[in-house]
Amino acid sequence: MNPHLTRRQVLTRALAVSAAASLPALATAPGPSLNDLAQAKGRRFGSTVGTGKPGTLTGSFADVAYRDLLVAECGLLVPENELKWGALRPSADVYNFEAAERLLAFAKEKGLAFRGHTLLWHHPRWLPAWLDKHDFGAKPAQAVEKMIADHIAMVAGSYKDRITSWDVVNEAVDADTGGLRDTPFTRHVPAERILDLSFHKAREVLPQGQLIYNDYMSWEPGHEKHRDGVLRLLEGFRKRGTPVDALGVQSHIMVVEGGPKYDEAAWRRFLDEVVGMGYGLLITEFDVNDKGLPTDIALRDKGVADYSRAYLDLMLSYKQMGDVLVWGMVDKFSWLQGLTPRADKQPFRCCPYGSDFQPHPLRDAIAGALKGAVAKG
Ligand code: 9MR
Repeated sequence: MNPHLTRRQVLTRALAVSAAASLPALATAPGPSLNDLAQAKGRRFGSTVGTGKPGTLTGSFADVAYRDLLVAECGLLVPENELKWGALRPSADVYNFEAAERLLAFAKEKGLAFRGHTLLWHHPRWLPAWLDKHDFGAKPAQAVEKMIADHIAMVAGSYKDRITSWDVVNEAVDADTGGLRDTPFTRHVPAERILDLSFHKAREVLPQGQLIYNDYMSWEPGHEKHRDGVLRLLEGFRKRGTPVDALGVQSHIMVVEGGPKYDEAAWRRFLDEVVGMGYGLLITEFDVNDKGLPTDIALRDKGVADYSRAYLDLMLSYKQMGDVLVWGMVDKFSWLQGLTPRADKQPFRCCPYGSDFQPHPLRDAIAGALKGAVAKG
C-alpha cells in the first residue's frame, strides 16, 4: 500500500480503476432520471430491450453498458421480440420461454416493471411461417379460436403475477386501407371475432390487467386512413363490449427538413375521439426516423429534438396519457439501423442516447416534455 494514501483513498482508486477498465464510459445525464421525471407526474418511463440474434443490431441485452443505462433511466422494460408468437413458438406444439425468462429475471433483479408485447400481432408477415401451412382440421373455425385462446392462456397466464399490462393485439388495422388485415387465422374466423376473443381471453386471465390495442398510426400526412381505421375498430370494441383499456400509440415518428410536416389539428381530433370513448393512452415505442434531415450532426440532433418535443408536449397534454416507452435507448441497437438507409448512409440518430452512450439533445427534449406534462389523471 502506498504509505501516503489512506485505506479509503486506496479503495476508492481501486474501484475507479476497475470501473474504468470494465465499463464503457456511461454518461448518464445529470439530475433526475427520465423515470423520476415521469413518476413525478404519475407515469413511468421505459424502454425496449432485446436479446437479439448473435451478430444482429438488436441484441442490446448483451451489452453491459446498455443494461446499466436501462437501470439508470427506466422504471419499466418491454421485450423487443421475445414474447411474440415467432419467438415463443418454433412449432405448433412447442413453447420456448428461455429468452423472455432472461429478460424477466434481469428486470426482477433490478426492480424494474415489465410490459408484455404482444399476445397477437395480427399481421400475416409477423406470425410464424408454420401457421400458414397448419392443418386446422375438420372444424377449422373452432380450432383457430382454441389455438388463440390457448396461446393467451399460456403466455399471459404464465406471467400473470409479473406482467399486468399487455399489448393484447398489435397492428390489426391495414395502414393503407384502414380495414382489418387478413392472416392465416382469418381464412376461418372473421378478424373482428378474433380480436374480440383475444381481449376477452386476456381479461379472463388478467381481471385487473391493463389491456391495450397497439398500433403505429401517427400524426404525419399519409396516416389518415390508418387513423380512421383505428377509430372504427375502437368504436366497434366499445359497441360490442370488448374489454380494451387503452390505445398504445407506438410513436415511430418521422422528421423531415423544412419545418414541421405534421397535422396537429387532425392528430388532436384523433386523440380526442380516442379518449372521448373512454380509452386511456400510452406511448409504447417512441423513436425518431431522421431520414429527412441533413448529414450535419448538430443540425440533425436539433431537428430530432425539436420535432420530438413538439410531439411529446402534445401527447403529454392529455391527462389520460400513461406510461411512456422508447423503442431503444441507444442508436446502435435500434431496429431503424436495419431499415432502408439514409441517403448519406449515416446511421440514424433516433434514440435518446448515441452509440457512444452520450445523451443526445433528444434526451433533454424527452426530459423537458415529461417535466412539463400534465399529471396523469
Ligand atoms: O424492433 C423489432 C425488430 O427487431 C423485429 O425484427 C421486428 C419484427 O418482429 O419487430 C420490431 O418491433 C416492432 C414492434 O414489435 C411492433 N411495432 C413496430 C416495431 C418496429 O418494427
